Amino acid sequence: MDAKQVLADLQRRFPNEPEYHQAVEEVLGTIEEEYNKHPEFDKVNLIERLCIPDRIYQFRVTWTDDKGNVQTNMGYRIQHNNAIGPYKGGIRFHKSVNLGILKFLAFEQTFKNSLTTLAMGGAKGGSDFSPRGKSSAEVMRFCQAFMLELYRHIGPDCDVPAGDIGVGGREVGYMFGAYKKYCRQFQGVLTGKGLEFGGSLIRPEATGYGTVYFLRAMLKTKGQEIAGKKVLISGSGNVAQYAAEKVLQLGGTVMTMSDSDGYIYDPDGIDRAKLDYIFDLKQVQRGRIKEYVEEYPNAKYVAGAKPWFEKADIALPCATQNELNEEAAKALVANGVIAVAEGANMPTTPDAIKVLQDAKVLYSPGKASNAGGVSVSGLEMAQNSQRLNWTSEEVDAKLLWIMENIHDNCVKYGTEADGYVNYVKGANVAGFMKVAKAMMAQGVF
Ligand code: NDP
Ligand code: 2IT
Repeated sequence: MDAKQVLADLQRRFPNEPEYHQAVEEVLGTIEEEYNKHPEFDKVNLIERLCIPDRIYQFRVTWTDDKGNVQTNMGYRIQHNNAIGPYKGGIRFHKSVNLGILKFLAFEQTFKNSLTTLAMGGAKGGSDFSPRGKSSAEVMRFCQAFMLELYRHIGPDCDVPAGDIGVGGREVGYMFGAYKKYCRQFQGVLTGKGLEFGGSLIRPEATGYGTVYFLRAMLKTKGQEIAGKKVLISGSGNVAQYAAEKVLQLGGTVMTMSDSDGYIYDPDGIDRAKLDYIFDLKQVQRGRIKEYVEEYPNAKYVAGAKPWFEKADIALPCATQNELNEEAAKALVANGVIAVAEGANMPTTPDAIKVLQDAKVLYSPGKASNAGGVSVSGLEMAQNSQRLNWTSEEVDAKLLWIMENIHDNCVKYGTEADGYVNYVKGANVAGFMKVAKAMMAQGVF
């Protein structure tokens, strides 16, 4: 494989999809050496077949708002690769959603799911619909309209969606209800469901908890621990909230949280009671993070900025892609940050990754450190197949085992001559090899 040529071809054939190109470039740059050890891969053009999604569904979603206006949005599902299991990946509802963003997410998901040890292929879907500012009735009508197209393309052994940005328990519930109505089947077709209808304990917590389990494993390689460390977290959604909870449980101090409008910094730390306030603010009131400073005036709110320039020991980007750039990475390094673990997907830009790696900061890509969410989704699928529910202790223990196993694989495939662990390389090579071997065994399609 000539990684540069493969990328140039993809850029030519699929222009205007910069996030997709970015994700592919990062993977190809780290697996090229391993790939080239296997001439049998290139004989069957494995790399192009792995980079280009198996199929893409694209549709118009029409719904009626509370005022009676008829609205349209775009809906998508990218079924990227099902070599190791049914297509699996979240659904994102956000105004920024487009084909290129979902293609990057589906591509990343394929490697992430491979790392989990569970039988799941890669997929992603979503819409440019934004639940922000919409009533629950509007969100429900949108979800029903979205599922009216999507239901024919998914199924418990075919493609199992879940949540992502803008899609939480409420949206999964409405989509599940619609699927059940259209298909007349009660099936484990979505994960992240409510506990009353097939959801798994620990699924809401899983991505955030898993990120912090991974962080703990990284710190351990340096004889360090989370206790006593100051942590910057971006985002204030599902992943950020439960990452913060686990940091607190392990004795760390959370200094910041954010949303797309700005961030809050609490010099006294966001303790348990304050985090409970944020849970209520975001999950029940559906408010904005700036309201925190009205409740806790000792804290500051900085509009239109990211939290990376505050002083701390650890950074956990848990909001969105490309939210931590080169300038921010330089500030983190200058402030003595020892670890950056991604809770979000591709939050760190390529330039910023280079800054962190050159400075030998412990840095984990989302496909490794945020794999806890999809892992517990896989465990939810297993429970649905068994028609059984496992205890939170059982699920949490499996989640911990999976995260530590992913960490071990990154160390195995990513340790460089000087002992520094390149977690990007480790995750990409380990994730890639399993999918590649499965594709080789299954013939040319
Ligand atoms: P939520 O919708 O619950 O929260 C998203 C958070 O990120 C909100 O605080 C939101 O602020 C902020 N955000 C979203 N878009 C932007 C943006 N363009 N710029 C700045 N801030 C933004 O989503 P999740 O917590 O579920 O997802 C967060 C990240 O984690 C995403 O990258 C997602 O792909 C990834 N992820 C999620 C998993 C899951 O299980 N949910 C699993 C693995 C990864 P605002 O309210 O202003 O939009
Ligand atoms: O990016 C992700 O891994 C997710 N949004 C979760 C996917 C899933 O199927 O649980």
